[in-house]
Amino acid sequence: MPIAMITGATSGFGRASARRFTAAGWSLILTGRRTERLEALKQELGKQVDVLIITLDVRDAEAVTDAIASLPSDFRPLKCLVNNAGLALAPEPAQKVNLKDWHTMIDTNVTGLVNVTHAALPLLIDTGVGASIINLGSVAGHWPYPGGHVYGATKAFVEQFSYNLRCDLQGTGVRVTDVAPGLAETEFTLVRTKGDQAASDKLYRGTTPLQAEDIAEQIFYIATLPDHININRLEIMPTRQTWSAFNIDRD
Ligand code: NDP
Ligand code: 8X3
Repeated sequence: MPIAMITGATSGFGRASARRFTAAGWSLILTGRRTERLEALKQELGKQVDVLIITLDVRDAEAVTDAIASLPSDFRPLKCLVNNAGLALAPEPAQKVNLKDWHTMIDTNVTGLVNVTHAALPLLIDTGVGASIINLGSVAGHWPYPGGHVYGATKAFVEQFSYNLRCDLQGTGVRVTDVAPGLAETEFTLVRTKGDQAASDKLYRGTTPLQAEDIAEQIFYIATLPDHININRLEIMPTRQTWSAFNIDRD
């Protein structure tokens, strides 16, 4: 059975992707910081497929390298890496944010993603034709909005890193995609607002946001496309979300 590694599998897109790949019989390496959630997922999915859980903070380069270097031999022929672990913090304007929050976003969304990619690349290249790296970018990496500051910039990094990776991986058969969702109802806003459930509920109320399963379906689709197809970037918004006009500062 093909093997997928999903970072940030304890919630949202990552957990829904774990369930989607399970439904198709894939073996899974699931990572995240919350061990109890990983154990619950292993309990749920391990009845159907082989599941290896690893408690891992993607910011810790040494731990990431060690975890991937010590994968059991039956989990080493990696077919798909879903670089999903990530977060937004500090929804307020740039001039009001705590510098620590900016660092946390960069450390997770940029450094964490490259840590995992660097460690997993040899396994994906060994698999070669048909392997894929699916990076979770965002509409925020492409379209500016107030309060997007460093979060959007980290996702712009994800987009460009994905394209650049493609260049270097030419000839290996390994594909790279930047998946860029818009408004999606997960724990994302709860994390962004540091636990403000009312703010999270308010953002999603009265509209029809994407659900984690919608994105999981797209991730699975990309991972199972014929070997000769590479989707470079897939931007997905809910039908009820579009862009807005430029803001003009007037006298
Ligand atoms: P969730 O908050 O529901 O899930 C985020 C996941 O990332 C969790 O499993 C969390 O696991 C993991 N994670 C966060 N920090 C770390 C870390 N340092 N080390 C390891 N794992 C970590 O959010 P989503 O599912 O919505 O987000 C998934 C990805 O999609 C993110 O990269 C996000 O930026 C992106 N995205 C989200 C959108 C949305 O509107 N929801 C839209 C566009 C992109 P744990 O806490 O257990 O470590
Ligand atoms: C998450 C989507 O619009 O909050 O990446 O930036 S958005």
